[in-house]
Amino acid sequence: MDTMISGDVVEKSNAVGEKTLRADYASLGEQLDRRGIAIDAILGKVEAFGVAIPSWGVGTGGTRFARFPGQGEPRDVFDKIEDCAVINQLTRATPTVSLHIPWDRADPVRLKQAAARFGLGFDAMNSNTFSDARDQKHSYKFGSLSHADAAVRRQAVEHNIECIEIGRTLGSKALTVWIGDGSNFPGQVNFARAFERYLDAMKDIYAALPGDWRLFSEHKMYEPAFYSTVVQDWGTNYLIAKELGEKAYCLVDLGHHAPNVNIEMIVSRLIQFGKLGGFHFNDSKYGDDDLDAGSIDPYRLFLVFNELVDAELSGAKDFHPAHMLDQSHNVTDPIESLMLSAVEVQRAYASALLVDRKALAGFQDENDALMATQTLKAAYRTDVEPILAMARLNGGGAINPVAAYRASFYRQKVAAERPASASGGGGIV
Ligand code: LRH
Ligand code: MN
Ligand code: MN
Repeated sequence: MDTMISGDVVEKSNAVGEKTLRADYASLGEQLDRRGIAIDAILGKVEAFGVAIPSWGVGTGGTRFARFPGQGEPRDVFDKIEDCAVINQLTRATPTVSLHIPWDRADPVRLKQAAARFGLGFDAMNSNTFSDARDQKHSYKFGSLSHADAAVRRQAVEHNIECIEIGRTLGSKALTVWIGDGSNFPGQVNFARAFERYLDAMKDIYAALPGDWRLFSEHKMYEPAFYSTVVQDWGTNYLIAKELGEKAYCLVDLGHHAPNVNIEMIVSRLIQFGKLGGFHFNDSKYGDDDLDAGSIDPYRLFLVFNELVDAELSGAKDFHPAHMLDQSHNVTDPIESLMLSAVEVQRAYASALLVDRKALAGFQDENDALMATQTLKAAYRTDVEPILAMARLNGGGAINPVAAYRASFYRQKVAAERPASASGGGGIV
């Protein structure tokens, strides 16, 4: 299998930290042993855990107001795949890529080969009917799947069906639909009629879904529509999944909720009713900030994973959520941000695996709020870094991914081949 960074660079970087890591791992192992937890079992689960990289994340997305291109940004989807290969080589946590059409439109056979070269697969396909593609017949300015004009809806449905077709060749097994449809003024649209039209259009997309595929609908409270949004929250999202059928699930993008919303409880509800499809992980302070996962509120990320682990251990039905990142980078090297975000997601998972669930259930039954919450904190406070680093080392990755990446001078090397003026691809949404 090909790698973008020479194995020597990774080995040299690992030589610096391996001895300390083994000592730290042994010491954490003893500590966990005293708590009745086998460290190797946690390690095994972490090694098997993966989170997909969004193709649009490896370019410098910027913000709504400006984009300051970085050095050596990917020129096209093939460069994006190479950057994704770097992320997976060093973290061993990101075995798949999530593509966005039309941003990543290319010959699917070539795409598949390009990814296979690095042992990468494809996660959910993403359609785009929230902006107009060049040469498209009808504009999405006033909506897509919920548009008042049947011809626009048809065009949007066909685009989604084309995404499924591309994904079929790639070996993808899911389509994620996020629409920007909504309104900017009271009275602009009839809420019920718009939702009805959306549901009808989604039924057409659902009908084109292969038997082993899943359809994810992604809700978002507002933006680009600022007065009302057709798929605005998890309640509407649940109605959609329920209405469409058993292959339809809800996708939760952490940044798509109002500040202070209890996202972990939404996750629990969707799990309980068998409709949690997957995630777009990122972090935010104000809105859909698309900041690096775990950079603002790592405890919330842990609490989300606490629900996921609870479901995993209790064997919840229809529970196999897709894990994806969805971030935009403005001031950091996207590869570095995405590597650290993948590790943050893994960290939340590993920490949640340490929760003493028996003790927690006991405290809950006794209404011992203080001890119940301390049980979660005890897991959260445990530094699981040695487990994460050991998983990387065992998989041939880097103990310290950022250090190895910087030592490889990858960015400087690709900058020589990729002109600075090229678009980073991806949007600002
Ligand atoms: C919308 C969104 C959705 C898009 C992506 C680019 O805000 O989260 O997932 O596909 O951004
Ligand atoms: Mn998203
Ligand atoms: Mn978003």
